[in-house]
Amino acid sequence: MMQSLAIPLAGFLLLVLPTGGLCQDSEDFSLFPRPRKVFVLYSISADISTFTNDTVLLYVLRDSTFFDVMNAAVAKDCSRFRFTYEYSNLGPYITSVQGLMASDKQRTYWELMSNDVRLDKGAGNYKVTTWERLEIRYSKY
Ligand code: B12
Repeated sequence: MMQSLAIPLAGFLLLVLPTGGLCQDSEDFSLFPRPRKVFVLYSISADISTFTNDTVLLYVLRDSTFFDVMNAAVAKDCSRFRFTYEYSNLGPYITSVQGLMASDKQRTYWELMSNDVRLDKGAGNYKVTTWERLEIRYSKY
């Protein structure tokens, strides 16, 4: 009985194990490897009548940053998701979205959100996870 089970089991393992066996450099090894890409929702919003709020579903590499996602949105449709930024030692600071500029004088800025929670990292440092709802929101400080 044991023998009759052992042969199909050995065959199954030969099929699913990568060559080199279990001890390879294989952080990702499992019968169900983590997907290389993830889905995220990306939205732009401003409570201003002339601004068109918009959302897009994107399929990006795992470990992408918020900034990568913003660029993926531009790559998908640059007429809907363009933005500008300035570079500093903290990484990119988002200065405008769809032409709407943040202003020190008016104390406005583009705020980064994930699932409605304000992020404590900049766009270049924050890594996204699967099915996350990312939003950049025109806000006051
Ligand atoms: C004031 C402040 C702001 C103000 C700046 C406006 C202003 N004109 O003062 C506002 C409210 C706009 C702001 C926004 C954000 N901030 Co801020 N901010 C600060 C704070 C409290 C002080 C900065 C300062 O005045 N330094 C003194 C001046 C003389 O130095 P400075 O280099 O010229 O400062 C400028 C930069 O710091 C820049 N700035 C402010 N925040 C951020 C964030 C990023 C990612 C970048 C690149 C630049 C930047 O604005 C400052 C004024 O021009 C720091 C915390 C701290 N104690 O340092 C956090 C801090 C820099 N902010 C932070 C974050 C996360 C953000 C946001 C991403 C938050 C969000 N979820 O949206 C956004 C930026 C989004 C974007 N558009 O890219 C983090 C950065 C962490 C990191 N390593 O990525 C810090 C360190 C706070 C924290 N979490 O510990 N911020």
